Amino acid sequence: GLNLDDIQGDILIGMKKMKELFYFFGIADVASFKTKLATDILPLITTTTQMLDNSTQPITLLNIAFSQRGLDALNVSDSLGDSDFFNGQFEDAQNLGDPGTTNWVPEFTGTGIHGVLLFASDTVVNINDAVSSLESAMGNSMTKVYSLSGAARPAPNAGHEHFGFLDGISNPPVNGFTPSPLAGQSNVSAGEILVGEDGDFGTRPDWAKGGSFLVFRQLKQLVPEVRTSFGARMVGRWKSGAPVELSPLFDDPVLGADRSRNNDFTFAETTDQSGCPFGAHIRKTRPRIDLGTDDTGRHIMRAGIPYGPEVSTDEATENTTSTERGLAFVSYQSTIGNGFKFLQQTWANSQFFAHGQGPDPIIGALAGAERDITGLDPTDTTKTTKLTTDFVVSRGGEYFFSPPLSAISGKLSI
Ligand code: N7H
Repeated sequence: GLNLDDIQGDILIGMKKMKELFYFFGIADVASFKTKLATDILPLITTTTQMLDNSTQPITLLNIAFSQRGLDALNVSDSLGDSDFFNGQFEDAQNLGDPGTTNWVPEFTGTGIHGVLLFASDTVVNINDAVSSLESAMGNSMTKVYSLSGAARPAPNAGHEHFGFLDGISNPPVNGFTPSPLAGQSNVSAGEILVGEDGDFGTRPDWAKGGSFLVFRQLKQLVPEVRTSFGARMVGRWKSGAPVELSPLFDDPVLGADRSRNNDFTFAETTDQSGCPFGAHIRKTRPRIDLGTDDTGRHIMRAGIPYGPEVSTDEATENTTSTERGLAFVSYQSTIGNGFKFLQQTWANSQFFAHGQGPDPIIGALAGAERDITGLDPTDTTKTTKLTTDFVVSRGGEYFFSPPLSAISGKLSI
């Protein structure tokens, strides 16, 4: 079975709190960092077991993950068996459809990010306290390179991302972890998410077992620019979460909130685009019956959080973004090329997958080129809509490995 005391808490459950800080660091003094990793960071790392019950969760949750450059800095020479992780995300910008890297946060284009600390809590004050106490414990052994503060949106939009849609509805249930999957879902192998577990076919060092690759992307969202009338058809769900496939013409908040029904569809309910458009975001990223089976081996566990302020009155009036906001996207998978990267490059960006009706209107990216998509207009689903703006703009990110606690106290700190 899975060793839930050894697996970091964000991977299978998600450290869903009101606030989360992504603290990207560089290792400045290797020997001292290694010592403090075991003595000062390890005791604060939140495990999956701790996440299972609110009463065992610390006030501020903490996880840690390393980039390949971080492993290099720590003199860890074992290959983790993932070439995308090895090369880093900057090398992948073109494959991911980003229009170059001029929109990238400068720190993500350099070589200084060795790892990321993920702090999650109910308040910013709690997080700031945890950060300052960790910083003083770490002293000069590490330096802050960049940080991004995430926050759940204010009521009544908590749990909704900045376009307004309920998020976190569909994450794969995992063998040996999820006792009873929701209607419409079936368990995936633990090895799709965790390295070294059943169903992971990579070659990994023993110490990596129970870890997972963490993909981080800072995805800016152009909220006032989105034509809201087609929003639900772009996503494949209404703002409440109700699936367009089951309720094509109007939102149905009761359905959206019903965990026994809001995943219970396969896309076989309609054969044309009168239900869910073929290219809708949730269909592109999890095609269900479009591939004949849901057992596609391309599942990711999503654990992101919105960042940036609410849309201001000025922005709404001008239909133009002036202050950056978006999604601090996090996904976990046992192989980046089967998970995030496959979904982005081979499915979302493709004009052809799965029915030839254009790229994903939310995240599909053609290096900035215009995107032609059918199915968005409910009154004529064969009509082509030309999207001249990307509503989601990549500001870059990095590929990390979230190690098991046993590696934090062992391989990585010795
Ligand atoms: Fe997506 N959105 O608000 O439009 N996503 N996503 N995503 N996404 C999902 O099912 C969104 C992004 C997946 O199993 C929902 O929990 C936004 C990337 C997958 O049915 C909503 C951004 C990738 C699913 C959004 C963004 C994915 C999913 C419905 C960027 C991978 C589950 C809520 C700013 C490459 C599909 C839910 C399933 C769902 C939105 C990014 C993948 C509302 C705004 C980069 C696998």
